[in-house]
Amino acid sequence: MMERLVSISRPVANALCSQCVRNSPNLIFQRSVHKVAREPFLNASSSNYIDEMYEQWSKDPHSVHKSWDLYFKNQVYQRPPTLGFAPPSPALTQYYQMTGFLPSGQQKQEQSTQLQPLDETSTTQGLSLNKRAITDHMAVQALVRSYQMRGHKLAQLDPLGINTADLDSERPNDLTPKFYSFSEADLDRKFSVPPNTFIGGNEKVLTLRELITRLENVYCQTIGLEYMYINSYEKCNWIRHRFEDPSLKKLTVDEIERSVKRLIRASKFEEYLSKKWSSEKRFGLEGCEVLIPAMKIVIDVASGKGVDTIIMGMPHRGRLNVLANVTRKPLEEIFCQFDPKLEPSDVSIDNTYIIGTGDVKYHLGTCIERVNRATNTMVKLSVVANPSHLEAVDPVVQGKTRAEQFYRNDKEGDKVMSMILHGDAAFAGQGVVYETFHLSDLPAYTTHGTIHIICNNQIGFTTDPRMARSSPYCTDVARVVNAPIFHVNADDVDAVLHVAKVAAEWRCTFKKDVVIDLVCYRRHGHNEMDEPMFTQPFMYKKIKKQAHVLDKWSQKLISEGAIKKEWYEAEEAKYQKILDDAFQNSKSPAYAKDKNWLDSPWKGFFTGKGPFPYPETGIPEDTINTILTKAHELPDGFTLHKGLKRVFNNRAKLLSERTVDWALGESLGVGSVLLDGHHVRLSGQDVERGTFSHRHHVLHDQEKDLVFHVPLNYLSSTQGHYTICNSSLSEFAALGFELGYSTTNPNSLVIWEAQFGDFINNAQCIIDQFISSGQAKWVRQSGIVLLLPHGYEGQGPEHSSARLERFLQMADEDEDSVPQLQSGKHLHHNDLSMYQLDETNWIVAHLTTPANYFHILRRQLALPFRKPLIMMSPKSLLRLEEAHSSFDEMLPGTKFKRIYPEEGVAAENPENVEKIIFCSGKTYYDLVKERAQNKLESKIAIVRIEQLCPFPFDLIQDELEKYKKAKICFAQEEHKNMGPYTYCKPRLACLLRSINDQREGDIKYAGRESAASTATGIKSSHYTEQKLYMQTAMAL
Ligand SMILES: Cc1ncc(C[n+]2csc(CCOP(=O)(O)OP(=O)(O)O)c2C)c(N)n1
Ligand SMILES: [Mg+2]
Repeated sequence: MMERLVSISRPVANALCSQCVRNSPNLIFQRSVHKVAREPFLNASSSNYIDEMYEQWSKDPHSVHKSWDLYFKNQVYQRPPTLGFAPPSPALTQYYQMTGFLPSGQQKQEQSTQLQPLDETSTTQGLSLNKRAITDHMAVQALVRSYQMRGHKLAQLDPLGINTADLDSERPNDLTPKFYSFSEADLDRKFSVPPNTFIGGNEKVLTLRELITRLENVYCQTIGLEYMYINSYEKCNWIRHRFEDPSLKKLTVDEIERSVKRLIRASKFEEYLSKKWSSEKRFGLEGCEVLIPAMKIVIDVASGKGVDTIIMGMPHRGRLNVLANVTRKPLEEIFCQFDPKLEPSDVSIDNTYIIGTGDVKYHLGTCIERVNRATNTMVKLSVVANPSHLEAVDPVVQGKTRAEQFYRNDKEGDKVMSMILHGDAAFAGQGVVYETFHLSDLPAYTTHGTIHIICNNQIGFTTDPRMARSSPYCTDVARVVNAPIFHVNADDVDAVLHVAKVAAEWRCTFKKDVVIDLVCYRRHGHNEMDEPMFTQPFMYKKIKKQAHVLDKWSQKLISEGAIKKEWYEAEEAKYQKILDDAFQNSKSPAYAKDKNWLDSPWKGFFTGKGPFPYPETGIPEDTINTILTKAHELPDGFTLHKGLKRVFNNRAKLLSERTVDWALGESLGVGSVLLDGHHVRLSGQDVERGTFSHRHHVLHDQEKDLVFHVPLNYLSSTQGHYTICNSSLSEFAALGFELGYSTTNPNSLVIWEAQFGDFINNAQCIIDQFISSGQAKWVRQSGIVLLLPHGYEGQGPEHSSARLERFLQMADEDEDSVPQLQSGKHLHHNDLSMYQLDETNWIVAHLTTPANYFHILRRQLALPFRKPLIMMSPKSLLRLEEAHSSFDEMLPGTKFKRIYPEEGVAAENPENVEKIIFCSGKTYYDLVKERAQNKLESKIAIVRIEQLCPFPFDLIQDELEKYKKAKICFAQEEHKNMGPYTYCKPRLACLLRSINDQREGDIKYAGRESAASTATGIKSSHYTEQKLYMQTAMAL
């Protein structure tokens, strides 16, 4: 029954490890012995720790923890045999300090006095040792390690030979023999190859000269490796092996031929576009064409290891090339996009889903399934549509990948993988990159490793990297997650291909992120129209002289006899014909379809034929009881917190009265969707408990660490899975992730909650660029729900407003037109409210009852299309008794109410009503209270607009016509320039105009005055404002 910590890998492992460290000397010792055995000379890491402990203990047994005392007393511990000591050279001492191989300062001195000089005749590994030999062998090992750690700094990564990729041209001291006191004569001395390297191949002994040559070849040529910070001996060794062992670098004949063909395609594609549409922006790949064979070989390796779905995200640069030559999107469909006269042939006004305003061609997505030739297996390749906003798509890709993994039960990412491309400036500059990396190893977010490829053309638009970042490499952000980073000179195709292969193997082996930094150049300006010489004269003089990578590589291969000239020319000609044929075909409208650009096609979802009725979303009372009872059941032996027991008792009382509060309404909404067999995912900061401590969907055993229970996952054996997870402290990446998740399967409910509501604006880009406009731009729908706590509770400027006005302002509804169904035109709908929902870019709601909350959650899945739902959710209403709902409001036949009309005394005699107040959200309860205190129940009618967008014109018209003589007022607690007023007023006016109602020009406002800040921080001002607002609202 219980979800135990074993189900969440990393925190559990961490927790267990930290416990081990504290509690079990045996475990530590075992691990340290293992490590010391493998790294005999210099690794002082774990053995030093125990040695120090032992030293301390031998001086004072009480100075260490009791368990260590016992351990040493029992004489289980034996110090490893000392190999000897010779004072290191000054440079080596400096090296030790730098690398931290030996304990620093005080400890070092202490230790050095304890070490005994080696007996001249001692032997190790069969070699006769003396003091000098020991020091030199240690130095050789240190030298190897220096190359492994810092060799990349000398690597020749820039194809132009101008820059160093880490913006630092100094040679590190420790990469010189002199640093280790080696003279020229020492270079020909032989040394045993240290065990921390594979550089020797089969040879156990090498001259120092040969050793250095080999190290330079591996670490300082066209590949620069950063991996030594990875806290895993196994992983470091794995990388060492792949790069140091020369036998593993060879490409097969097949790989070479395939890659030549791919490079031909990549290069000739850009050439073709530049000739055909010379004045069109396309953000070509010239200077980094090798990206295409690199991506393809990643796909080959991954699909060879069982991956069959790759979700990709990428910026503008080279996007068309990737679509054409990686996903193999038909060239006709790409060329169509360049034809200014061609309109998408599948766009029709009344189609339920294909209505778009489109986007530029280098932002569009796609999804293609095809056979991968190299492995002869099917692969599905998606490129996620994205806006201009660089890197914003990263978390969306991850969310989509995670969702695909979830639905395929691919728990370890064996089948579905993500690959994200970046620009150098954006990767270093955009914070969302960092935020997304921090999702990469979280149990509820991991996609089990992403392959990142940076198209590092050493420039961002016109800005030189030396002015654009403070980190040495543009890739340094990836170090936070211990990702290995492989820098490679993009003009060395063999090196690129090797790096790409290793990266793909790494991801499939360790299921962790990896970065390929393709250091390249940009042959033209930022786009094809741009003049780069204005700002980069030196660089571009070099670029003009730079030979094309295809020419360089093909000539090399031909001269080496790896390929034949005739074969190469035939391949070029073949592709030229393919391009020409596609160009001819592209003039047919058959290829111009918006739906061809969908990154997440929902097969079978849109097949239903209208008219679609407005969905009833009530459920039987039995089901209500089952859900709410099971939602509070505990597994045997589970200790619930006392405070929660009280909460549960109160809830039980509510159930016995057939009522629900907000939290129960939510549990019912979620629980019933789960019972219908759908997956629900609710995430955000602290959502498990709920920021306002109202939800408690994850219960923690008070007696056991990390033992928790999610009752909503135990409703029935056939239910959908409920994922509820606290997110990292991120809005941008966390929301982007959920958006991606929501686009994968229309039949799941994906909810993201912004803590306190106001923090939503840290995710503004996802809202503006994806959620509000995603369907219009990319014909992609999403039913994501945003829960945004909103309301003035005297808590100050922060935590009061989720900026409802912004969501309303971004709604695409026309404030000057009352929507109407036109017979014969709107084929899918004969219900106006459904037509409006279908037309809108999103739904904005501000509710007053848990029953309506329950219904709107259910309605999300009951609609025959998907729309984002922006919900202003309450804070004080969570505990307000008046805001409870009866079971009756959720039974079969009931549905979401777009408005709550007045149902009190005023409604009985509408002709006596002097004022009709429209409002939304929690202010309703304040207004009702004030009206009662002023005994104005018969004079003032209050109408709650629950669904603000689409605006319920039809229902509001009924209210306006009912209270014909009443003055009209819109009341809100927000400031006048905020809240729903500016959205509702023109719509009310438009409606009145349309029915020739004279009150059109006289819509009164009750609420706070316009202001710059969302709410006052002074409590007394808050109350004064509120009082004034109520007085205005009640004035007749
Ligand atoms: C968030 C964001 N800010 C600004 C821009 C405008 N812009 C478009 S491309 C670009 C330079 C990007 O440089 P880089 O990431 O190195 O990619 P490159 O164009 O060099 O391939 C800029 C600043 C943008 N698209 N997105
Ligand atoms: Mg760049």
